[in-house]
Amino acid sequence: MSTANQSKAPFTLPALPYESNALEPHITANTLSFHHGKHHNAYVTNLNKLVEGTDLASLSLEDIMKKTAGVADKAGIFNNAAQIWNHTFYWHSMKPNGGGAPTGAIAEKINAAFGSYDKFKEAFASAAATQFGSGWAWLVSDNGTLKIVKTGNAECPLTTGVKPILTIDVWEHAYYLDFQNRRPDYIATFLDKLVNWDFANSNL
Ligand code: MN3
Repeated sequence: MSTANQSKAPFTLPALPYESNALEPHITANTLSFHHGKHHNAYVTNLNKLVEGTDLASLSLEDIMKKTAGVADKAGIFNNAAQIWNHTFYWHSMKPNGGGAPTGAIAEKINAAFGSYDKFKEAFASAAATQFGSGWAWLVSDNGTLKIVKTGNAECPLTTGVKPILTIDVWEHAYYLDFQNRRPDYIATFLDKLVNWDFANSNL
């Protein structure tokens, strides 16, 4: 995964792994101009300000996340750091002409963990649809076994010791311009038209 300069502050906004109109008509350039250009960028700007002059300024993005997760007086730092990481991971979880059933090692692991691709789809869509308010749904590997988890706000499974494989952003800013309040339609489109199984395979 392209992580741009995420080895220590000042961090930079990673470029999208495709043109901003490459996911149309499903996710428009208009959505990506706000979601990547404004939201993702703001997390980068905020984090750089928050860590400047502190002992966190020399740490990598992942180390900042691990060090501040669950620490009450570092919540602002954690939220911005994790949102940088989560969004970069989300851009790579999609590709033009993606979606549909997986191939390769991930296909076998999905069948082993969920019984079938259709069962996986149902469970992933349900997790994404039922995350109350803002957050994320994830496919993760827990010691080699695939699981689906959902997280609220900026929370990232990386800090709980499991390995993220794929994610979908279910904050309203991810889908509202294209799907308004129809989160289930956005989730179905993500699975049928956008999900990047090459990226998932590379994360196993
Ligand atoms: Mn987002």
